[in-house]
Amino acid sequence: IKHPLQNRWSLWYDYQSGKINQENWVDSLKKVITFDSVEDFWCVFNNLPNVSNLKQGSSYHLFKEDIEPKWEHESNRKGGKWVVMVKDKSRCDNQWLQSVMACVGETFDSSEDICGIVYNSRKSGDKISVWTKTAYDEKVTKDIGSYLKKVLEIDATITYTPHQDSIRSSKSAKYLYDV
Ligand code: M7G
Repeated sequence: IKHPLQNRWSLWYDYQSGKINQENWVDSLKKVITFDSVEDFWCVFNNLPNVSNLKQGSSYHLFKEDIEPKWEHESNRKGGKWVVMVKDKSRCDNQWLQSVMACVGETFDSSEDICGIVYNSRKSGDKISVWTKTAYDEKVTKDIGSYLKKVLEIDATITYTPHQDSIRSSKSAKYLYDV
C-alpha cells in the first residue's frame, strides 16, 4: 500500500533559448509526470537530475495537478510569487528539496493557498519561487513567506510580486510584500 499525498502533483520542465516573450514562452513548457503518493514522489525526485546540474535557461515547475504553471491559469490569476535568490550554489539542491517537501507535504499553515514551486536556472542567478493563489491576503501571504525562509534557513529579505505586475512588465515588476 502506498501512502497518499493530500494532492496530486505534476512536474513540468522548460528550457528557454533565444527570444522569449509572453506569446512563445508557453511553447517550451512540458508536463513530465504526475504523482500522488509519498513513494512515487521519492521515485520521481531520486531520478530527477539535480537542480545544481540544470542547464542555464531551464526550469522545473512542480504544481498541484489541476494548476498549470502559468500566470494566466485561473488559480494563478489573482496570485503571485515569493522569490528566493540562490546565493550559495552548494546549498541549492538541499534548498530545493526542503522547499519541495514543504509544498508536497503541505506543511505551510495555509497549504491550500500554495499553487506550486519553481526552480529557475539563470545566468543572472538561480531562483526558487513559491506561487500562491491570493496576493491580496497579506497575512496568509506573509506567513507563507516567513515559513519559506525558515524551511530554507535563510536570513536575507525575500519579496512577493503579484503575477499581474509580472504580466505588465516582468523586469520592472514591483514587489508587494517582503519578509
Ligand atoms: P521567467 O522565466 O519567469 O523569469 O520569465 P526570468 O526573467 O528569470 O527568465 C521570463 C519571460 O518568460 C517573461 O518575461 C515572460 O515573457 C515569459 N513568461 C514567464 N512566465 C512565468 C510566464 C507565464 O506564466 N505566462 C506567459 N505568457 N509568459 C511567461
